[in-house]
Amino acid sequence: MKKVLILIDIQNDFIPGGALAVTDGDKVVPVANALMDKYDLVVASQDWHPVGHKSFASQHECKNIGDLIELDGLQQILWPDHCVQQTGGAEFAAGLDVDKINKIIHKGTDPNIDSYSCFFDNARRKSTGLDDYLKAQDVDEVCIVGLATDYCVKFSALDAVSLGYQTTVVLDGCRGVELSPGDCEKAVIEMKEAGVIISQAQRM
Ligand code: VGL
Ligand code: ZN
Repeated sequence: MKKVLILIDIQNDFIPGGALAVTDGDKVVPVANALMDKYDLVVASQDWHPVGHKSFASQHECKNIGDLIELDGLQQILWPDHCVQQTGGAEFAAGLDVDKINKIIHKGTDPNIDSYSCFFDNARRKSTGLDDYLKAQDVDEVCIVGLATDYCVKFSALDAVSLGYQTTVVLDGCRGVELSPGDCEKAVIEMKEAGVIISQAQRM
């Protein structure tokens, strides 16, 4: 059996200077690079929205970033325009060792539904194909680093556990949006309760 390192959304828009910047988001890059050689496979997800994605506050009249709306029957937080396909903001962050990435997973491509997890969209209506890929490669262990702890990292880790993978989140290789103070701490508790192992890079 094999183990995979999954890099979640280490993209320009999530690091300082980007459209949805996560504090110290760039600090995850060296942690991710240092871990790559310890895994059989490296997969990277990219948040990959079409222009005018419905998770963007700009697409809704009289709504602001951070507002909650209902989108296709699901609660949706509104974000600034970010990670638009083929733009610099959607590219991998500078310094990330992209040559070692074996497979790239695009998510958030459907304009009407957001996708925080690298396995499924938020309603689990569509899969990204990652589970099939990992099962075909004989992977049973998943290790996750990237952005953001309280959104895409959390939902990817919860899905990985529910799909039967032994799942570890390397916390010093992650940073969070922290829209409300305490969101990252809550995400860690939620992940632990679901059976996710929370660890540190030096222990991997
Ligand atoms: C993310 C908000 C919106 C993430 C993506 O990668 O955590 N967060 N789109
Ligand atoms: Zn997004």
